[in-house]
Amino acid sequence: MKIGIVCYPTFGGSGVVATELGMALSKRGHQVHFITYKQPVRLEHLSNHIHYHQVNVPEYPLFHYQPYELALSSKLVDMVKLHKIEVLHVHYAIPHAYAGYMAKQMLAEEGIDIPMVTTLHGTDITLVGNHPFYKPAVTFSINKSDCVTSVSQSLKDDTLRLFDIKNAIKVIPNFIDFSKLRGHFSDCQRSIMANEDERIVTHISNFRKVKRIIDVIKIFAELRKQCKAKLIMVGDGPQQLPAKELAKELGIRQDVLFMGESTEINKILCFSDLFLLPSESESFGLAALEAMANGVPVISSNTGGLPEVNRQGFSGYLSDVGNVSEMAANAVKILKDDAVLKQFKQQAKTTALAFDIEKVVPQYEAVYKKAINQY
Ligand code: GMT
Repeated sequence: MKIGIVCYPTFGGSGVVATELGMALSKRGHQVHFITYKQPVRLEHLSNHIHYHQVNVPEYPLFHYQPYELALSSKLVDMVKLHKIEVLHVHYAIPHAYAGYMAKQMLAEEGIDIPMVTTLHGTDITLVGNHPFYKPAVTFSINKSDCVTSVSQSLKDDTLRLFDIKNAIKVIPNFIDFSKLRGHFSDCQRSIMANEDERIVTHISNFRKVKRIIDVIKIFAELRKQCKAKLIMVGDGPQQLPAKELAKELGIRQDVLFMGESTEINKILCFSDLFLLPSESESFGLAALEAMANGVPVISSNTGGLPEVNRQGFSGYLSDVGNVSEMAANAVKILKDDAVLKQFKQQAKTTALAFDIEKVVPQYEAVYKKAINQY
């Protein structure tokens, strides 16, 4: 099939999912076209099966806001015509489903009918899309999609609760490409990060308020009272500075390493012992799944889709949002004993195997085929 993928090319989970999916589809013989404003960060290579088309938005001083949706929909029209793309898969409803629908309409004027699959990822529904300023347009573009998928049952439930949706929503969970992990590192080189008697605790996110970065620091400060450890903070965003300040205030700044954004997530997870994700809301929690796939147990909140990923007492522990003391106590339970840690690491990996890409990509292929055949 010839598939056009629209996503955010940045470090966010939806862009990572879209990129990994596109790369996997290309390996299965499909022709994949990424249409976005920057080459996606996880896009490793371009080939005759995998293409990247940049959306350019010319700056014009008259506009206070440059019209990205307009440029995207025009680019979609051009690329569909040029490369005979058969299906559009847009990740994140805003503004991608909206721009995709406009492209469909323009193409229909020229006698070209193309289906659009929209994948909902989380904040496009629970935070941003739900805002009254966006809601009518988000509802409209979801209802105009030929197929709608969501990354968890929880997100599907949220969508149906918050929006007036007439379409069926199919749950297709996020996934891990284990072929990229197996035997990847012969030595995790943990000694560059911590002393031998220290545990390594990791957090990875975009450091937005929804991730509760302050709780990450508080949990670490608590657990460190009972267990020697270093905290590695990966990512960047508005909560980085407050987190640094709190670490200083709590007297643990020397044990917290802020690494900024990284493309070496698997390398970092390879030497990690525990992952913290105490988010306010999380429709899936891809970062938690990536940790588990690397054999890292997870201490998370029990919000949104996290209970569909992290298994209580098996791959880690889940607590109510903001219950820092319980999260710290559970972290110590996992970290304090070598044998317990080893068992949780194994169990985290076992849990992640249910999300093997090999089980998930055929589900998207089936969705594309059905959508194409309906046209
Ligand atoms: O977590 C973010 O703020 C980024 C956001 C995104 O769109 O990239 O992540 C959402 O999509 C991910 C991939 O499906 C999910 O794993 C995250 O749980 C979801 N984030 C939230 O719901 C807050």
